Amino acid sequence: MLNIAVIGATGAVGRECLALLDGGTLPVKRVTPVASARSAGRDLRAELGLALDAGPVVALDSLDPDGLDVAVLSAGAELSRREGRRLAAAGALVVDNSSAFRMDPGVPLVVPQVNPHTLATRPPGGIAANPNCSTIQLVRALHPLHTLAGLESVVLTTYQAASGGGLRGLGELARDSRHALEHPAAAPDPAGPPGRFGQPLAFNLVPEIGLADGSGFTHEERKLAREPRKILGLPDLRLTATAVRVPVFHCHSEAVHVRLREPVTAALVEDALAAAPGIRLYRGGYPMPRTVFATDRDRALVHVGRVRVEPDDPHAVWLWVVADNLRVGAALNALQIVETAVAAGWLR
Ligand code: A2P
Ligand code: 11C
Repeated sequence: MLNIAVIGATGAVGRECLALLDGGTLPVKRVTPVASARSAGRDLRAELGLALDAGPVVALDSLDPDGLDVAVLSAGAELSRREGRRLAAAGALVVDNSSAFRMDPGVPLVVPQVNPHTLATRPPGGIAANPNCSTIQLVRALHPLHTLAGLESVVLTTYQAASGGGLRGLGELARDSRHALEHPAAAPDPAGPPGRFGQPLAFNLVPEIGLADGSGFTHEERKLAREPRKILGLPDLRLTATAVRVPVFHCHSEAVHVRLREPVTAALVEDALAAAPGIRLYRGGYPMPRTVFATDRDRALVHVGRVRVEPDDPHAVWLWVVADNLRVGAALNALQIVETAVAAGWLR
């Protein structure tokens, strides 16, 4: 039975972790919700209506790592860099949701449906990294295509929900939407106080997620280009992205163009996707973020539709991929990493 600390428990991802641990399949003895000193003492069990054995929120400075089996970190990269190795050194399996350790060669970057073998032995550092949300749904859709016909290159555009900006991002979209409806003639004020998204998001599209470097690619686009290569074990895969924030509350969507080494038909690609675990394939119709959020009860699936093979090029395939970024893209993947590590005998 596991003693688990959820760090960042009051945040968008942390709350989903608690909800999934409540009545989930992991053998949980006790959950310690951890956040900043501002939240110490909050009763998330009551706030979220959970039945699991969890005490009040503990401030990170007061967390005693002794006896912790697992620490799931979802409080940003800076905090992970500061605390991740300390918690792992104290004996906990650290599953880190931030970008702090993902590209560290000594840290497995894991999507259990794709590369569970990277968890076969416990890495010396005791840390496993959870990929970026937009990466997870992408590689879960790409993996069956790679097995079918070999990936040659991938070009994608993402349509990312406000929940990727945490609870603050969700609140900002709600407030900005209300403001825009009440003042339809007012132009958004790009010089106003920069919020989570840097620009007003309601009724808008923001083609900049994270800071651009000298190449012009943003941090989100750089993560999307390099994380799938590590997860798929294809260091030379050509992969490039444009990441766009859209005024949608939940679920990221992606338009993905794939070139395969072998020729395929749409039926072959659809059959490969339909057979993959955790994918819901739409042979007619298509998934949409609001519908997926409302109808996928556990928000555990990667939804794929609009499979098209270019009429003039049987190596070229388009997909439309939608998934809940907080669950599939973060909390659920993190807990599936724990499950995989438990099954591999990592834990004491
Ligand atoms: P808190 O609510 O106490 O600020 P989100 O991604 O939704 O913005 O959530 C971020 C999470 O990270 C929250 O749970 C937040 O806690 C937590 N957090 C932020 N700063 C710290 C810190 N210095 N120590 C511990 N937790 C932190
Ligand atoms: C977003 N993908 O939608 C980001 C959120 O590297 O884990 C997650 C950032 C990360 O804004």
